[in-house]
Amino acid sequence: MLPGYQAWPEEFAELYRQEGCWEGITFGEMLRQRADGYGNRTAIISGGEQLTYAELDRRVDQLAAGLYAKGIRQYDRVIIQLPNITAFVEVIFALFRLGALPVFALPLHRKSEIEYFAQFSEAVAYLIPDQDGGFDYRKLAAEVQAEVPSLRHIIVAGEAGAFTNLEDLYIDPVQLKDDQPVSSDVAFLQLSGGSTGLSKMIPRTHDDYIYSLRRSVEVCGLGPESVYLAVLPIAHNYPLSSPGILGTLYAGGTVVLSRGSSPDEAFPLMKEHQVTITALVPPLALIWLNAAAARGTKLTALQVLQVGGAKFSAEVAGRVRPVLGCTLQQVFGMAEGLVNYTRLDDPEHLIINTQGKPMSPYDEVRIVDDEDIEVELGQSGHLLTRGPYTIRGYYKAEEHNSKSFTTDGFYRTGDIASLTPEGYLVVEGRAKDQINRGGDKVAAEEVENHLLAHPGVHDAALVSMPDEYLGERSCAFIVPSGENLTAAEIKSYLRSRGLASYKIPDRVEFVQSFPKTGVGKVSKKALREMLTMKQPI
Ligand code: AMP
Ligand code: DBH
Repeated sequence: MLPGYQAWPEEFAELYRQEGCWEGITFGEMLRQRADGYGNRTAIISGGEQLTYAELDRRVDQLAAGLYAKGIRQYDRVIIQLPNITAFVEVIFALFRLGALPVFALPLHRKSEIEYFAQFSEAVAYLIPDQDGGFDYRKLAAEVQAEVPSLRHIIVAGEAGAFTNLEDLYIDPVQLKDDQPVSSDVAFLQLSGGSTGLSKMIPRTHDDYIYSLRRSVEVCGLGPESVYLAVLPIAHNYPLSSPGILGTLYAGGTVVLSRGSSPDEAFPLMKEHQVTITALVPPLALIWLNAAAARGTKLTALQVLQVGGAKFSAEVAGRVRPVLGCTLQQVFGMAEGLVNYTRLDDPEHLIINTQGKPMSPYDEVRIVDDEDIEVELGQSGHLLTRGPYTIRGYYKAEEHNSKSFTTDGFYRTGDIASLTPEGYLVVEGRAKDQINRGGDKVAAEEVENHLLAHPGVHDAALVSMPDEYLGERSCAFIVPSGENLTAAEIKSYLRSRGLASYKIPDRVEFVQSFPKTGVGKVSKKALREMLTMKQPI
């Protein structure tokens, strides 16, 4: 078993197996089964390329052989930072077959994040595109490799230069002699948005994740005729699995990969491939609605528009059916596990005003007060959850786990929510120290630590500010230690430290001191209030 992995207690594992949640198959086996059942159907469309299930299965075997020849073995960690291209899917299934573990970095992550992922997970390989969105990932990889001795291989999709070219790793399949992964093994490490410092790593098993795919497919009504368009970065848990690209492959449907998320890119793809379902974050949904309304676009094949990752305002939610003519599905999920969906046949008031209900009857949710006592129905409180696809602990994070999980194994989501009489969740706010920038999660402490490293910064606090478009943006309050520090300098300093662009504060304010709470802690509430006051700070 993977060291540092906290499995479910045996009595729960037994229950989830007995109840048929955990099917006992691995991702490698799942793809083989689909190739047997749907061999000639189209699995993936990306740019001008199309692959059937049989072709995908074959290419995955070839790549697994090539990665094996490179020395990649069971439990090895491999950082994947690829855009929405076919290679992403081939690479992760090849690693699944070897029992090696993808670590899912986002395309916007930079040196600060990647170096930490590589170091913390002791990754042996790092997969990148040559360039994407005007950024050269090979340069980043060289910098990271210089700092992380475990990183033996840099594998490039595209012009590899001195690194390994991914294309060269598709070789004749071999019969692997090593131990094969089993369904209870950890399949990959997903990343949390984080709240205390750096992102935590989330170990997901074949059993639990494949169950989350199966339930997602059932709830979202996917089948072999479904066509899922991925516009969000597929490394993210939501387009990966809710039902996302993996759920679509589970269902035998077709995945269409889009490099961009703008209406100009997505709408023509949707028409050409008769896309039936896609997933957006709220700011994108607003852009799409405005574009479709202005252009009179009809996306006739589209049956379901999913919106999640951040709170979707009821006002915009109410426009989805009138403008696009399809069903809205709100999705409230987390890479740690629990996923809530509004159901396709729910009454409109639930679809518009709630974030859905848990997808599994075995999901347990509790809404509690600060003392972990359950509140009355309808009251808001801390959301705790436990179930067949919610982790029992982060990877290698024993100390943190004792805070993030109750002694009886409930995950403290950090969300403040209430339950409707129908059992649907409404997200009311957040207790965790995080900014949700239109679905991109920013851990305040991580950014504060970077700010504190600047010699001109005496103290720093990152808080959210309401934003019409993104829902929230970030504002850094800084107590300078000297004079002449500017907002521009702070931002460029953070960029120079290799921080992902969405974590750079949208606004920087300098203050003499921070307001304090009764117990002498920085009052972020008071700082947030300062931002909404009319007079200048
Ligand atoms: P992560 O743990 O990084 O995967 O992020 C999951 C978090 O995103 C949740 O705990 C929520 O705070 C937030 N989130 C996801 N979906 C929604 C939604 N539909 N409404 C409000 N918040 C959401
Ligand atoms: O925000 C998320 O992490 C998220 C949102 C919707 C998620 O992980 C998911 C669905 O599975």
